[in-house]
Amino acid sequence: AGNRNDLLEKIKAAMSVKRYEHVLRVETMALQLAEKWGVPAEIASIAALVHDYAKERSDGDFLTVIREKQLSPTLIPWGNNIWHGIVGAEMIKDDLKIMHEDILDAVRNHTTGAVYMSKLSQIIYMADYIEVGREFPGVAEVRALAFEDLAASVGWQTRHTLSYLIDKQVPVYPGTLETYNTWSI
Ligand code: DGI
Ligand code: FE
Ligand code: FE
Ligand code: FE
Repeated sequence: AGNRNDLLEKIKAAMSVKRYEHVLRVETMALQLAEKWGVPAEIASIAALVHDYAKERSDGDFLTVIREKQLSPTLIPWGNNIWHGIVGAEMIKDDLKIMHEDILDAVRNHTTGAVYMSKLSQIIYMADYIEVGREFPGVAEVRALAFEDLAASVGWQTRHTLSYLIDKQVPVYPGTLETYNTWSI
């Protein structure tokens, strides 16, 4: 457990100043979305603060956790972008003692989305994408959409992320495709 300041200290110690500032902006956006969509503020706040907790851990650390916790071996080839949420949730449990399953699922889902996403998961997925520091074509449009139709904004992000990945010719995680098929049509 511990209080908010303890949590902030641990998160700050785990990452660069730049990433910490991103995390604080995600929290601000998540709190606004939580108020709009009826999710408890404290839950949204904690999920936002921890969502990138593991992002600066080494590949070796992630591979150790995948092995020791017997997570799916299909995770092994993917790398940091996919690991820091799905495997990072285990590090958040172990290091920060956060056991709230909806918070852990929001962390697991924050990069790729998922077929089933709670309101909280949708909020963290969107807040990470539209926090005030993000700039890309259409960001103002999708920011507004997240406050009008949260599920439609999830679809918007998934569609645009998939296009971006294809354009860059990088491998698409199967979960990203499942999210697209569920939320973007
Ligand atoms: O951690 P952040 O930078 O705040 O954002 P994020 O966790 O949403 O995304 C991290 C990266 O993951 C981003 O550059 C896009 C990438 N990504 C998202 N879906 C996929 C993916 N990369 C691959 N290879 N495949 C995916 O399906
Ligand atoms: Fe992330
Ligand atoms: Fe994201
Ligand atoms: Fe993030």
